[in-house]
Amino acid sequence: RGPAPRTISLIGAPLEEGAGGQGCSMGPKALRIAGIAEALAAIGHTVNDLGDVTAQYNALTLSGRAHNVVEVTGLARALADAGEAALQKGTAVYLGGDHALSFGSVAAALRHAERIGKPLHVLWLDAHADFNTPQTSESGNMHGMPAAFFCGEPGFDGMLDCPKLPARHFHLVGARSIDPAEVDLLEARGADVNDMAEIDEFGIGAVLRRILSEVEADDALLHVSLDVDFIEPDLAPGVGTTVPGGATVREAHLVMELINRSNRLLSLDLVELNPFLDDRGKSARLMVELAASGFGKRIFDRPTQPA
Ligand code: HAR
Ligand code: MN
Ligand code: MN
Ligand code: MN
Repeated sequence: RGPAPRTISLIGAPLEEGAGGQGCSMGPKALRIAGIAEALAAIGHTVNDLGDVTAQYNALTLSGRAHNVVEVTGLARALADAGEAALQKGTAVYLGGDHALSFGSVAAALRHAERIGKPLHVLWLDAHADFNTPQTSESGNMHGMPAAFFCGEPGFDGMLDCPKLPARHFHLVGARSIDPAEVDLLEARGADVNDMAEIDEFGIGAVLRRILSEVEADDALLHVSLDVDFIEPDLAPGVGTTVPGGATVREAHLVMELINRSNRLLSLDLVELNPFLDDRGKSARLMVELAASGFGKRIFDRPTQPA
């Protein structure tokens, strides 16, 4: 017996202009080579790979620091439209691409949730909060900004239109590198920040069960954004922004298994994979395994590896 079959659309988002270095544009290809479509189909789901989105670019400037806002906006708009269409048919999995793609993927989830009259919650599995604005960002890298955008912070005028997420529906898990301005903003807005110390103290299962019970109590949909750097760097080296002290393979699997059991998953981002920095596809394969757990692959479905 497997999970209820879903129709899953894979949407490639080869964005790297939101990150500080190059390489994430190769992420979608690496996730495909690592077998994302096959892994989800093997669980019993119908998987449609829609290919990579094509961006169209229009002039735009923001005040403050926001590098490559034209490239990020072009990709995000195309992704929001492709995602919105995919969500009418079922579930979307976004193959990243740096984390700025979530300007578009979360916009799609917010538009869809509004259309069907349900609230949305967002689970952000990340070492970082990605809650900077062009005014607060030290780096100017837009992969550090999507959560501020979709929670309605000012400074993103003209990028793309979507309903806003109440900050208390933004659940950050795994954080261990938050900028001072982000700390203030997250606190002021009432975001749900769960850092690694809380995971160590209470266990990641307890943290996730509390979050998922809030989603359940709201009868809400859930968008999950999985950043490679959520995981301990030795286990997932294929990312440009490593921070020691991340989630273990078991913790990350448990998160995804609990998400599957909640039966609330609307869409999933797989972001920040940088194949140029990876170790023989290790991080790409782990991301595929974690996605499979999120869609009902059970822990006893794994093969024993020969020595
Ligand atoms: N907070 C830093 C900044 O804004 C680092 C952000 C890094 N973001 C990602 N995604 N890699 O989590 O520049
Ligand atoms: Mn991130
Ligand atoms: Mn990160
Ligand atoms: Mn609520």
